[in-house]
Amino acid sequence: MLKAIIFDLDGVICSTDEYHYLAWKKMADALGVPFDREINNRLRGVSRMDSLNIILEKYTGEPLSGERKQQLAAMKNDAYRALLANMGPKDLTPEVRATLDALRASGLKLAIGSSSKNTPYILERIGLKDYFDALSDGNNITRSKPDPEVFLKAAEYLGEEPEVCLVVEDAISGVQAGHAGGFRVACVGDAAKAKAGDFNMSAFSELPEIVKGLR
Ligand code: B16
Ligand code: MG
Repeated sequence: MLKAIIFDLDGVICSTDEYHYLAWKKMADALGVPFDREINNRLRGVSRMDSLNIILEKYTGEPLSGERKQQLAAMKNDAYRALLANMGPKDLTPEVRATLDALRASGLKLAIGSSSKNTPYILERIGLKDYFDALSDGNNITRSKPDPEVFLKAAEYLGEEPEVCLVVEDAISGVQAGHAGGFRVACVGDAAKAKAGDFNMSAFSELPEIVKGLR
């Protein structure tokens, strides 16, 4: 019997893709390393430092120290946070809001399982600050997706076992993380197009119907 749903944040609850792209682009241009939207697509669900290492695959300059890499990641994050400041409740679609409300009203526990260390700030910007029963994010994990840690912690915070939780994801790395943790996974976006999940949705609003079949 299904008791809880654990949502990925970026690409599921809201979209910060363009802001990630613009902020990484700014850093990449400053460093002189090529970066485009195709590379940006590979960064979905991947942690900040792992994302930087993917971007640096194309770097041909002098070797970079660990300290310099931290500086570059901080440069990206400063630019990203400045862009996030533009977000507001308008960035939560009526479809997502209504679906979350319906799921919650049906008695399910709802949690976030995101790689992002900016999760609390993004939730505050879109008006969902105290909405979820638990938050597991980039601040409480040591291993990023496809490792299941972020979802296992979310289930633990909710006091539920993975078998009674459904993970909702948009990135292949996130689907792999869900499956590795023993969760069933419903997908939207890229992961749904690739039919990577146990359920592949064309719209977020299909979720209550999927949930009905699992209760
Ligand atoms: P930050 P998710 C992920 O969030 C993003 O998809 C990914 O592009 C980003 O690199 C990662 O968070 C880390 O974000 O730099 O804010 O800590 O999809 O797991 O909600
Ligand atoms: Mg995502």
